[in-house]
Amino acid sequence: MKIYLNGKLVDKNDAKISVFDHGYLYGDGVFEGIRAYDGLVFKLKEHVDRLFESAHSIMLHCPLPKKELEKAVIKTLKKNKLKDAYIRVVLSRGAGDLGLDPRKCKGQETLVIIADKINLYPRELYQKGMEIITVPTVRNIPEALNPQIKSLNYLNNILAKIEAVNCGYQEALMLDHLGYVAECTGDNIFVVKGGELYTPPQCMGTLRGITRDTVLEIAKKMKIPTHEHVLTRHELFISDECFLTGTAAEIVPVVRVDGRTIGSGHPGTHTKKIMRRFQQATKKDGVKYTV
Ligand code: PXG
Repeated sequence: MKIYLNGKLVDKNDAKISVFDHGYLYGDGVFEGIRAYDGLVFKLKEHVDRLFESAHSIMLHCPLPKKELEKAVIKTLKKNKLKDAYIRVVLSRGAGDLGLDPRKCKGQETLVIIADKINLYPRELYQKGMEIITVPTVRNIPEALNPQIKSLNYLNNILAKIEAVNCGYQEALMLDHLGYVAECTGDNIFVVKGGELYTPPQCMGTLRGITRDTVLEIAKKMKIPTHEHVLTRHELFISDECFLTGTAAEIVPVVRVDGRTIGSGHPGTHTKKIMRRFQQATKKDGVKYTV
C-alpha cells in the first residue's frame, strides 16, 4: 500500500510523521472521509470544500490548492489500483514544540492521504436494521468546538462510542446540550413520520454530512417532504422509520432506539427506497478515474 505524505507516495511502512506533530500532540488538524465507487470518487468536490472550511475555521493552511488536492486523492487511488475505496485525507498543523501555540509549528503542515478498503458493519445489519442507544455524553456545544469543524479531536464522539459499546450497542445516539437529538458518533440521523422526512438542523450540534445532503436531495426528487427540524427522543420513538447516514456507514436502517421499536421493527419502505436511490447516486455524482 502506498500512502500520500506531503507530496510523495511512499510505502505504508515509510509513512512516518514527527511525534512533535500537533495533530498527534493536540488533535490540531482536520480530516475528511471520502468513498470511491467503481472508479468514481463520490462528491469529491464537496469533501474538499468541507476540508478547506474546517481548515479555514482553525486557521490552518492547506499546502495544496483545492484542485491539486483533488488530483492527489485520484493519484493515491490510482497508485493503489483501487476502484472501490475509503479515502482518508488528514491535514495537521505539523511539527512544533511542546506548547499549544500553533505559531511554533514553523515548518510544513502534514498532509496525508490513505486509500484503503472499509466495511464498517456486516451486510446483514443493513437488511435487519440496527439498535442504538442514547448515551450520557452530549455533543460538543458549538460555542466551544463547533461540530461543523471536522477536526482531529474526536474524543467527544469516541467517548459516546465507548458508552454505547459498554452497553452492548454498536452505535450511540448523541443529544445536544439542550437535550435535542444531535447525531450519532460518525453519522447523521433521519426519521420518517407520516411519509415526511425529518433530520436535525445543522445548528443543533450536528455535522452537515455530505451523505445527509445527498439524502435530502434524493428525498426532494422523490417528492418526499423534507424538514430540517429539532427532534426530541420522543419523536424518534414514535417515528415510522429511522436511519443513519455517513460516508463510511452509508445508509443504515435503525429499528430500535433505547429499547423502543421503531415502526414495524424492520427497515421501512421509504428507507429502503432511499437506500436504492443512494446506491444509484454513487454511480454518477463524482470525479471519474481509471486504475
Ligand atoms: N457526523 C459526524 C460527527 C461525522 O464524523 C458524519 C456525521 C457523516 O458525514 P458524511 O459527510 O460522511 O456524510 C460524520 C462522518 C466512522 C467515521 O468511522 C465517520 C466520520 C469520520 C470518521 C470516521 O464512521 N465522519
